[in-house]
Amino acid sequence: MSASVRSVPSHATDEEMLEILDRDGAVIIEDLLAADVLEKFNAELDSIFAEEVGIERQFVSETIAGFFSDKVAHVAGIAGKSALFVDHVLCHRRYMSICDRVLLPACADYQLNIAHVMERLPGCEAQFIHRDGWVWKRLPREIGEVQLASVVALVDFTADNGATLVVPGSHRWEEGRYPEAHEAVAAEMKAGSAIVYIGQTFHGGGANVTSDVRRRGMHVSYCAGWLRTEENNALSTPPEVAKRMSTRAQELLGFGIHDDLAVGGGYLGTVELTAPYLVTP
Ligand SMILES: O=C(O)CCC(=O)C(=O)O
Ligand SMILES: [Fe+2]
Repeated sequence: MSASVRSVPSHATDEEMLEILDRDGAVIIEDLLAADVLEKFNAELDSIFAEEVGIERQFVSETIAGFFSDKVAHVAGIAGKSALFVDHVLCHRRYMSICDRVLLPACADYQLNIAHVMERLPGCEAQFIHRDGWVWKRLPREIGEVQLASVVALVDFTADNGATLVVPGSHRWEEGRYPEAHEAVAAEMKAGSAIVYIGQTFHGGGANVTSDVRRRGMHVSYCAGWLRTEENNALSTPPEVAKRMSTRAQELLGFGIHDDLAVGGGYLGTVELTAPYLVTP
């Protein structure tokens, strides 16, 4: 097992990334977001956090409240709130090319699963180490990869401020094996970089108990177009906002259809028997 998470520069080829992703289940892509985008996005997020301060969260259960802890500040449904996210992250060339390679074997098209900013506040303990793919626990693993996930560092991620912990190689572990604490490695990286991992890789938010930094990271995950998504993107994106987006952005947010007729399957997601695009594609 690797003792660290491997990083590649932003100009690495898809093949270089995919080789590491396949072997370790995770890879850090440096400088995924350009410095000017990062700065503008963080400024926009500062305003959104300020607007949403005091929101009483009604998590779906006590278990989920505990999973996130009360020491994490959230902005959920980023696609509906940030044009910068839609323009610079949602359809990012690198996400699209990795998703094409990792997810298209199992679907006709993929979609956004969730886009959610999390600040791990000072005093926050480490998150329960988990597989994001467990949200579809009933799906046989033999089906292949149905999820490509990531955490984008919006501030520098360090081992002591809550950098995502990843267990390299764990995507291949048999059902029932759970990581020991020493098997998890902190994905230390500069702001603008992202740790990209597949749905079966064990990981979790790290502890932020000795720093005074609000560890701001964004969970961005894609999944097969025929799955139910974690965030209900077509509802959390107001129609008047979605209308102004490109056709591709709308498809990724659930305003397209999943059309598997080419492999003898059917289609999913229609309104009045057609794709519910909010602009004429
Ligand atoms: O914030 C992080 O570093 C990871 C969060 C995570 O894994 C999750 O919410 O599923
Ligand atoms: Fe996770």
